[in-house]
Formats: sequence, structure tokens, C-alpha cells
Amino acid sequence: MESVKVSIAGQLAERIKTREAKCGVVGLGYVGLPLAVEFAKIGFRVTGFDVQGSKVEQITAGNSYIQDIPTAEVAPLVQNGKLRATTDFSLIAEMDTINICVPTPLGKTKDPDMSFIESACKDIAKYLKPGTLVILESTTYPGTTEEFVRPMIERADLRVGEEIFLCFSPERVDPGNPHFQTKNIPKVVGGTTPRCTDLGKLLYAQALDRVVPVSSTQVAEMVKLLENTFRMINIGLVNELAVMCGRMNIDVWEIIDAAATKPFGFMPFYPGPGLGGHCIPIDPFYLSWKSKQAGFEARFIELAGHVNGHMPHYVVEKVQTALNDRELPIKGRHIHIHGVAYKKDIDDMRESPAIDIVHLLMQRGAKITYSDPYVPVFRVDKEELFAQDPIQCAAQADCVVIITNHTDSPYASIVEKAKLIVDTRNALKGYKSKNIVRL
Ligand code: SAJ
Repeated sequence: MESVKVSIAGQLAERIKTREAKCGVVGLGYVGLPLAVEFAKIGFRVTGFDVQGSKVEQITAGNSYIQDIPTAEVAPLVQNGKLRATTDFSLIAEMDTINICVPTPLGKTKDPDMSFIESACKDIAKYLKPGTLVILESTTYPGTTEEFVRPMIERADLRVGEEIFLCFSPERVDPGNPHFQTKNIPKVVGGTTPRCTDLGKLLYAQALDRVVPVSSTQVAEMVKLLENTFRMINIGLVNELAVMCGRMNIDVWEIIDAAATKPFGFMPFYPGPGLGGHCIPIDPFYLSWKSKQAGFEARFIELAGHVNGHMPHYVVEKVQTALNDRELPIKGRHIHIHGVAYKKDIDDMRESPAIDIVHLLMQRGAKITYSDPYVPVFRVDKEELFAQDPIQCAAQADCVVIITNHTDSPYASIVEKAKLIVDTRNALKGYKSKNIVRL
């Protein structure tokens, strides 16, 4: 029987090496579509699966809807039959490899929301055949692949490591990063068994510059959580330092810039109005949730989450104090928000601290306008806000609050026109004015 199992894995390995393998990618978002394109570019026939018909239609028409993937890259792959997209999961039956790239948000109580992974696995399990490699890429708690995915796809005739193969490989896509994209970001992969790991490594090695095999799916799951928890905790540290320095009237930005001259053993992080995005504020809570299950309280993560979560309130306090110093109550004031995306030079509003800050200012009776070249409209509570002209509003407003330091902003004009500016990003570094209050 051993020879049969080796031949199943051997046949799959051969199909991967010759690129005859048919690759399935479930979830065509900012992770799945770039991965599908990389596999198609090196010659695999790739089928993208998504529940959103609009995404499927776009790709079928040869269009890209992902900032980092030009349509000029997608169109020829669709035309030459290397890339197609579908909502029909029965085509899973034709796949030799399946990468699952679906969202893993947090629920309201900061518990992992596994519904997307569950739905994808249930669809896959219906059509999975012997000789298939399944790789989960969605960021999740250690143990997900073995305890949650494996029971959904494994059967008596589809045993993991024998007839089917299962790995975890963390996605490391950094949307908008001009230097690192899917192909040249090292790819960690860990399998349920060594044979699974070998097949995962073989698949990625066809398309990506560097593959980093690890000993298990749990290790691979934990690698990603360490990476993003590291960031979240260090951002929490500098946010706490900012509040501390505010109390001691010391310039935290000058401190960090000077510390960053240390050529080893230090990595600069910068204070801000809060933590946005779909990774950093969320991934660490997958880890703390799982460690609680293991009877261990991840106090660092909880504390950093508290510090980062407080920053929108701290910004509003700064605004309130700055207006107070000018004998102006927040109530009735026109406050203009400059930049609302969760970080600079992108259009993503997910978990953006701007939403919390605008909500808090509105609660205090402020009249809000905003400008952001990347975000034409966004909703706070029940109110829909539309982007206004940054210079005009800076001249009219009682206070401008810089929340996102987009590169292409008219900072000189804002400094010239504004009566008062609260700068939460040190975007006005180098500008000297008594009207500028820094975090
Ligand atoms: N932030 C700070 N201070 C900092 C750095 C970030 O306040 O010093 C804020 C940002 O403004 C943002 C949030 O934290 O609101 C997250 O920012 P981020 O730079 O970590 O960007 P993300 O959320 O796009 O994180 C992604 C992650 N990539 C993946 O998970 C694959 C992260 O691992 C990357 O390190 C990060 O991009 C990156 O380096 O750009």
C-alpha cells in the first residue's frame, strides 16, 4: 500500500513540476488574485473561485480590481486560457491544488470569525478528489488547519498525508508595497506530514522566489501571528510613549528619530491616531483567543490592544484641549479631518481610526468635513460624508486634524490657511507654527 500512496504524491509532484497541475484559488481578494496570477504566469492553468459574481465577471472580462495587479497582466492570462474565474465550486473536482485565501475577521466580541473558512472548506469537501493538495493561507490561530480544516475535508478514502495533502502557508501580501509583492515575498509553508510540506514547497517553488518550509501547520500559523503581533505591540509601546511624553512636554517624534540612528537592536515605530487595517488590529487577537483556550492569558497583547484602542480618545482630548486653550468649545466648531484611510497612500478604510475619531467629535457636537484624495466618501454612524477641498476647508475650519499623512497633500497651504492644526502623524515635520499641535 505504501507504494500506492507514494505514487499518489509522486504523480501530484510530477504534475506540479511539469505544470500540468490545475491550480484552484478560493477567494479572489488582495491575496488570492495576485497568487492566481503568479501561478498562471508560470504556466499553470488556474481557476479562481469566489462567491462574488462581480469579481468573477471582472476577471472573465480580463480586468483587475486589485491595486497591485494591473489589468494588462490579467487580460492576456485570461485570453490564453491560463486564468479563469467561476462561482461554480463543482469545478473543484478538476483541481490538483487548492489555495484557500478567504477573510478571517474578528467577531464583535473579538473572537475569531471562522465562517469564511468553514464555508470554503464545506464547498471544497463536496468535490475534493484523491491526489489533491489543499493549502490554507488565511491568517488564523495556531491549530486551525489541524483542528478545524482537516476534519471538514478528511474522509476514510481521503486521508491527509495519504490520498490528500494539507498545508498552511501565511499570506504576507502588503497592498501597495512598491518593493515586495507576491512573487518576491518569502513564503513560509508547513504541512500536516513531511510529504504534505514537500508538496506545498514544490508548488510555491514553481512561482515564487523563495520558499521557507517549516515542520508543521501550527508553526506556519504561528509565524504570521508573531510577525503581526510584533508590530501591534511595538506600535502600542510608542503610542504609550506619546501619551507619556505629552504629559512631560517632551517631543516623542524627536526621541524616536534620534533612537532610530542606532544601527542595531532598534526598529522605529511611530505613534498615531490608532490602529487600522485588516491585519494588525485583528491578527494578535486570534493568538490571544487561542492562548486563552490553552489556559494562558496573553497580557502583552491585551494591554497593547487597550493602549492602541485608546488613541482615538487621546486625539479627541488633544483637539478639545487645543480649542479650549483658544477659548473655543468643541460644540458647534467646524473641525476638518485631513486624511481618513487607515494608513498613508492607500484607499482602505477598514478599521480606520478616523471613523472612531469622527464619531467621538460628532458626539461632542462638532461639525465635520474631511478631505482624502483616496477616499471620496465614507459613512460614520448614519451620516455619509463626502470628501471636500483640503485647502478651502483648512481656511474655513476652526481646527484641522491630520489623521492620515498621505504623501500627495498640500501641507504648505494647510499650514498657511489653518487657524489650528492637530497633527497626529508628524506630517508637518519641519513646519514651525504656534498653530500646530503634535501628538
Ligand atoms: N501604524 C502606526 N505606527 C507605525 C506603523 C503602523 O500607527 O509605526 C498604524 C498604521 O497607521 C495602520 C496600522 O498601524 O493604521 C497598521 O499599519 P501597518 O503598517 O502594519 O500596515 P498593514 O495593516 O497594511 O499591515 C501589513 C501587514 N502585512 C501582512 O499582514 C501581510 C504587516 O505584516 C506588514 O508589516 C505591514 O503591512 C507593512 O509592513 O506594511
